[in-house]
Amino acid sequence: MITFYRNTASPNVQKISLMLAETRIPHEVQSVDRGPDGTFAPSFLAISPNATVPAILDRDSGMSVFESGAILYYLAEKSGQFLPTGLGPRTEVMKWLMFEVANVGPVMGELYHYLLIESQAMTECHLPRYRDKLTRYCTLLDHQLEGQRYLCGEYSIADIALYPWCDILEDIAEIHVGDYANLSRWVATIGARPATQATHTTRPVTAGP
Ligand SMILES: N[C@@H](CCC(=O)N[C@@H](CS)C(=O)NCC(=O)O)C(=O)O
Repeated sequence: MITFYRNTASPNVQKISLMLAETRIPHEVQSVDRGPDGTFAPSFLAISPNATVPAILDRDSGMSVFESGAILYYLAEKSGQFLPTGLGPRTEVMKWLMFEVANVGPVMGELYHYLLIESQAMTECHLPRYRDKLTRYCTLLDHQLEGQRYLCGEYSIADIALYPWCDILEDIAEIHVGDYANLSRWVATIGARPATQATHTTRPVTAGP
């Protein structure tokens, strides 16, 4: 049995919700609040040393995993799903997974934090820089999706990692996904999957100023 530590419905948390829904791995959910009795409690730091969610504890293997990309990898290995075998196909998936954790996630995470959690206006310096980066990422993703349903052919942990952010690009970065034909088709395709439909969304009700 896996314990899935989460808080509110953030995109990083949604990645793991999607993976658990797709793989149907038995799990229980435990909410952890940010603070000394939650994410900074010694018992939680033993599982997630950076005091972040999502995190998991696999009581079967005794392993704990933090960082959403590493959790997706672990669950793919455990379930034998959404990560192909063979060095070539597997490396393709890992490239796009790393692209998410090193680029899209951090940039979108900052925007998400300032606009939605702190409700602060971004400075004239920050917002164009983030939008420029995201525009480049959208162009890359759109190109990668040309002629294929998912990023690496079959549905994979790379798609699962990127979807929650791409689904809210318009809401928090004012980037019109409809301008990218392949990307918008991909967002709609993943959004229609039964596991996605059964999982909470992280689309904000209203964007901050
Ligand atoms: N790179 C991490 C980011 C995780 C992250 O920032 N989680 C947020 C919630 S979505 C959090 O726990 N923030 C609390 C903090 O940074 O103290 C991942 O992909 O798991």
